[in-house]
Amino acid sequence: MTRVRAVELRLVGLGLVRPFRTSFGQMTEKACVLAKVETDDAIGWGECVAGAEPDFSEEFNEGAWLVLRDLLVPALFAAGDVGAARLDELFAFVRGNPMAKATLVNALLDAELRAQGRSLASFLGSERDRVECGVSIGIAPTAEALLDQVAGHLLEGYRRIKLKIEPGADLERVRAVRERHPDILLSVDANAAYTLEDADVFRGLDPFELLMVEQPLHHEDLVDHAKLQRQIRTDLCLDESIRSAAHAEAAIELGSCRIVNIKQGRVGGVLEAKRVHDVVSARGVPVWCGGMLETGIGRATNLALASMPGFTLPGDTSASRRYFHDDLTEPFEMAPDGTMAVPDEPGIGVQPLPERLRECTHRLERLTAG
Ligand code: NPG
Repeated sequence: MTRVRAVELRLVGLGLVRPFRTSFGQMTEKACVLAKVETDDAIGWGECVAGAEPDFSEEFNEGAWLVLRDLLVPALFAAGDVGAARLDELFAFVRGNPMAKATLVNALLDAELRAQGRSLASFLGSERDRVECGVSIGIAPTAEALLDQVAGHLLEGYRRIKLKIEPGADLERVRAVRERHPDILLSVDANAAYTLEDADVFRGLDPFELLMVEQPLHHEDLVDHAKLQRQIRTDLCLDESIRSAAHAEAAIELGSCRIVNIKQGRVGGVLEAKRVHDVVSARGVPVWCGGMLETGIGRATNLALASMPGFTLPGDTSASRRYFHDDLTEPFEMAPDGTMAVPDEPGIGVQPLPERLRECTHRLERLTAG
């Protein structure tokens, strides 16, 4: 337990090496809110995984900024002595908003672990010092362009290729990639772009032996996913629909998926992510670590999570240079064998580079305890 003296909120923006298109839109810049928490003992960093628009979920940067500045940070200051494990309860007066909450949970936990000299990976019960990396490929303008990107990423060593799909850019794209690469671990992610009426598309994907089909249906649905899962052979994986350990349990009970994507930001931070891991793994269901194009701060957090024992499939834990020419931290590099080192220094193990952070900061607000 410690007192939080100050919180700095920052809106940062980093150009992407190439535009990233999903079924809900195109990104050319990564813009996100960062929180630096200063306690009596240490400082800690948290990255909010929301984006500029409320498209992946209802959270978005300007909304998260207000929730943090006007509700969550004041609650943190008012609480006096506080620990990351208590924040769930402390923040319960704000419904939802897991991404905003995760920013402070992760930042305070980072500060606590730095003060103890303990790494996040060790705190989470990590069993590995390297994790397997996959890469997510946005919807390309043509099948040829997609094949080129896939070939490039395979050469770099990525162990799993995930293709974003949407109606009109699905079966034929997958067929083209599968014919060129019969043996790779290949999956698709629809980001909720289909309905149950499109079940034929998913039956059509079965022959391509995909590792999984991720979030084909509505972003909050569990029941229709269970109906779809009964109609296809390929394993469904849920992402958007799982916002807590309780949702994950419900999804597995209902048969809505056979694989779970864990994004710590989507479920309210690394502590809830650990609970999702625990309930899902206890049921023998594999989990893997999703990504939200995080800067080095969020990437370090994800790598620690991905080193937990139940993370048995390669994650969207790509190298920094997959997205950024210059990251906010020292860049995360992937070895040619497709693995990445898990940070082992205290807390998340990395700090933003001061000069780079200044360059990328669009707005900064420092809040201090009474
Ligand atoms: O490697 O960090 C990464 C990105 C992985 O495809 C990825 N993220 O739906 O999982 C997703 C998707 C995403 C992209 C989510 C943009 C939100 C915004």
